Amino acid sequence: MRILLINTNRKVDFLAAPPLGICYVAGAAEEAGHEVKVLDLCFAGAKIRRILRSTIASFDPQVVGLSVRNIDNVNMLHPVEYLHEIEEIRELVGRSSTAPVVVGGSGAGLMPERVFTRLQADYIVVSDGEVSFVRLLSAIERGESPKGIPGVGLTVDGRFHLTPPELYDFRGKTPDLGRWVDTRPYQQIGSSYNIQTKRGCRQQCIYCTYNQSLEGSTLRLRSPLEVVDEIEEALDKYRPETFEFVDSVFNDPLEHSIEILEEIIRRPWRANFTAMGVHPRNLDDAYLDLMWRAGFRSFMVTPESASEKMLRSYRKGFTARHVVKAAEAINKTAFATWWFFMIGGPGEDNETLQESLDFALRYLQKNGGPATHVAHYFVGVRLYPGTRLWDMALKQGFIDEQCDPLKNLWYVSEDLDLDRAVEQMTRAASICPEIYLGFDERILVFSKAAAIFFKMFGFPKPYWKYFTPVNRFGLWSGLRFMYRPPNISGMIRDSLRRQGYQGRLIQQPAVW
Ligand code: B12
Repeated sequence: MRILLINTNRKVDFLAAPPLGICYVAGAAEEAGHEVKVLDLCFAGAKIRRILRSTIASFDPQVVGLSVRNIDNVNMLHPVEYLHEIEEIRELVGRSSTAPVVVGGSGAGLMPERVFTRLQADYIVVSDGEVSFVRLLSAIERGESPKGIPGVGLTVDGRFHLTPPELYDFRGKTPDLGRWVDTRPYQQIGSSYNIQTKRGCRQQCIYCTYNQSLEGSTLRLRSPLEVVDEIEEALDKYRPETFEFVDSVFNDPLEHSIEILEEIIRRPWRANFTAMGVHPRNLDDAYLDLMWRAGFRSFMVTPESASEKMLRSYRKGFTARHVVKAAEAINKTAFATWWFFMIGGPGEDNETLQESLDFALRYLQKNGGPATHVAHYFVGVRLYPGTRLWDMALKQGFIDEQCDPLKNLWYVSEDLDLDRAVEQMTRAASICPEIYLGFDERILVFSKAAAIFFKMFGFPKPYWKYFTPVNRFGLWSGLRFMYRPPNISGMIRDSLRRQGYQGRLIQQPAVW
């Protein structure tokens, strides 16, 4: 059959994400004998309708797959929803083709029934796509019911029916991203060539979905040789400027990541690497040295808090001491690192918030060391069904059973004095240019122009590391807080009120 796979993600900024998942699925479908085309709409801009219409007219697909990556941007202080854009794409597909529409991707897996219904899909695939999608295709081809295929959802007798996904071995699969997708526009804006070394996440963080419908909690490791062969081949064929490891946590299990780093070092070529989701527990001098020798110059660290109480509350599996030790070790190097903190989980109060801010002031602020940092503080924890935090939020009245999880739903600790919290964060950000607050994400709209400038003047990547000098200039010139939302605590309260929360945080008097 002719299969058209469409990347619906159109978020273009320094964090633009090449659609790796769709390439795994495309490869599997082709191997099963189908004729496959990938249409990446990320950089389609205003030409999207024309591109969609002409691709469908010329390829005449028998099945259309839509990849849904993001539902929203998980940012309470600068909320953006993406589903309506995807709905438009779905509608455009429906106008040009009668082929059945299959929805897949991480966004689809988070809340399958809601996404399935909202996008008026014929089928949905949850978790790993390769095996389930191929089985679904052969059922469609033979005119059989796909009911019962693991990971496939559909309407049966007027009701949504999903067979729980099975998680398959993740070896021997090479997605060949550069074959299916033109990665050059991604590189131009500062993004990378994606590589996945494993699936599954064995962390137990109370708010997270990775270990559930997305990847499951059982680790499925690729062999280091296979991973590095993939990198070598991509380097040879597509010459990307940077590779990015997109595992949920790159350095867990530690030994697996060490083997990959050592294998890269053994090869005769050199390349640049970065990674998101680096666990602070294992970041000592020896590991950082290995990363550096392998070609890493930057990475993201995700402690979520520097307070012992909060790390325990989030069940992060490491301590505040690990976070400090990681920062101390990094500060001896020249890495650029981006740290993420999530303010407002269960038990967060103004003291624990201050501990996380003091951590940035003490360890992440440029104080002579070679490393450069960005420290990002988000307020509010996004609620997803199936997580431990979802149940806590239900019990504590943040949400009720009727809430639509496709809408931004948040948990914010009732122990926080919101006005004081906003004051604490802005005070810290006004003396520490490394600190970014949720609403600063608005600056990402300048990514395109900034990327052209950085490229023209040969600024080294990653481009996000220039957030800090931009802030420094903002503080010096007085621009830094000129355009901040006028009533941040009011925004948080409004958002909670919209989801039906009636509790203490709303009743606090606003001081703005
Ligand atoms: C790595 C990562 C990042 C990196 C990306 C780096 C890069 N160069 O790509 C960084 C840190 C930059 C990032 C940024 C963001 N991220 Co992110 N990210 C992830 C993460 C951990 C892995 C994504 C990945 O590449 N997986 C590997 C590929 C191979 O897997 P996959 O895409 O899921 O594909 C498989 C299946 O889904 C399926 N499949 C995929 N497409 C299709 C299509 C069809 C038809 C079928 C049948 C199957 C199918 O088959 C594939 C193979 O098995 C996920 C969480 C997770 N564990 O999934 C979050 C996640 C995708 N991110 C998320 C978000 C919100 C964001 C941001 C919006 C955050 C922000 N405020 O900026 C941005 C958006 C960036 C963008 N331009 O889209 C959310 C999305 C959920 C939501 N609420 O919308 C997730 C799920 C995390 C979470 N639970 O909060 N992210």
